[in-house]
Amino acid sequence: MAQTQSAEWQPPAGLLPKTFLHGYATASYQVEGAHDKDGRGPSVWDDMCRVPGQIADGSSGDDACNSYYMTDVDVPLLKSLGVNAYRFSISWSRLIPQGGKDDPINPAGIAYYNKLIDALLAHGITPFVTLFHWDLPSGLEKRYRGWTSRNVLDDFQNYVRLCFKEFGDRVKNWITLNEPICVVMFSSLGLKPDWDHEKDFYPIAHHLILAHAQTVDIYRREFKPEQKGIIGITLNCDWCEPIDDSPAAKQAAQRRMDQSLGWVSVFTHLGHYPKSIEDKAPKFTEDEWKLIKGSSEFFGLNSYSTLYTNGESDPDDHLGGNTRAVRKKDGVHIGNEGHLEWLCDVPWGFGKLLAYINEKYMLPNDIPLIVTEQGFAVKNEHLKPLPELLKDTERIDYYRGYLKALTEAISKGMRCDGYMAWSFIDNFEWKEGYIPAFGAVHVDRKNGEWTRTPKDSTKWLKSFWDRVVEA
Ligand code: PNW
Repeated sequence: MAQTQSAEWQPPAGLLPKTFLHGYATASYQVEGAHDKDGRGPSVWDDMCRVPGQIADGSSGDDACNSYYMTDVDVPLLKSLGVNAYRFSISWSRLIPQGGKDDPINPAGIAYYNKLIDALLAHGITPFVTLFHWDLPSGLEKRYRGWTSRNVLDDFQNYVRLCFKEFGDRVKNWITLNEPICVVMFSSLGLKPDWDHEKDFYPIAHHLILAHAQTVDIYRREFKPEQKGIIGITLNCDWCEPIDDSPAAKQAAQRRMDQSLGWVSVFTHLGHYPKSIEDKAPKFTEDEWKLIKGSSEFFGLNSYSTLYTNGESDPDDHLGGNTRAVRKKDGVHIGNEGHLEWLCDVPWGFGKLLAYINEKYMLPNDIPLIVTEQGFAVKNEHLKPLPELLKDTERIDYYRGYLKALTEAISKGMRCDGYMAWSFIDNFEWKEGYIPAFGAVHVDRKNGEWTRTPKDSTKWLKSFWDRVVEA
């Protein structure tokens, strides 16, 4: 087993420079709570959680991890875990409760993020800020069906300008959108009775890409000369391994890679579509292409798993939804299974993905990789008593294998400037509610105090970075 072999592995001491950013990630709706406090407006996820049957455990992000009120606990805790960076996202409807460009701004929302940013900096932690991690203001969904409408572009421009203006003096690392492909997919879930999958998919993808490109353009022209930060997009991709040697399985795996990276990164980094989706993709004007190409200053990657891909699905499926499996036909399992059906511990798959991304997207564009999310929800961790779940050896095995793959790729010359583990704390895992636990820190949601208790993996990660990053 890969796990046993890598258990004896010693990470290379001093491989990475002091400037390498390492830490944990979260997202506003998943951790903040305080959903109706201090003037915050509702987001589409508040609405989603109110539709019966949408969230596995019937929960919501109403209180989430109470992070809105716990900056004074969380930031010193992060410091004690040895990080030098923290990735979080800004809630659009906390800053502009109704979302639109002519709608009022909420000063309490600005004050909250100022407090968080200042506390991080005071503890020597670099803020890494996502502008959009899925929580679109409900107001905009009601007004014009959100991302399906081109109107969203003006409202997004107004929102990001506000963020750069208010926070850009101290925030030097920006992510425009988190996993745009998931925004497209989640937009299709339950929320909208009038959703037409085939019809709405392409406009949503189109507007997300334009929103990203326009945001980068605004930053570069209006803010970057003075603020001197970097800006990019985060994409999710899990490696797709063909289930056998058949041409159909190989094509299906390639098609799925193109669907997950191609929709956005090919736009962003290369300026053209992958062949397999060329005919169906929305068309941009010449001027739009100019904005889109080269509009990411790093390759932000969220990657968790690897599954086998077979060729039994419809090649025209616009979601790349060919069937995936955790076992080959001979019954051999791909890797230790986590709590979600798509989540397996497959370090060799991550290694293959790194080589693929490096060659295809990073090298031609001379941009570094930043791993913006990676992590593991241990199966049934939520059912274990606290002392037992804190001994999260499966999560440690996972990080050991994946970080071994990463350091090997770096030793072979791949440029990587940062790594954020998902997640800092157990949090609201969208449609799955609070059942899967991705946190390196446990959160007690029952005692009324949201008490944080670090799991053993935090110690492993700390000693890993202590060794690998130059003192
Ligand atoms: C990411 N999939 O989403 C998100 O950025 C996080 O907010 C989330 O909590 C984390 O991964 C863990 O799931 C994904 O079905 C959600 O393959 C689903 C998938 C991938 C990523």
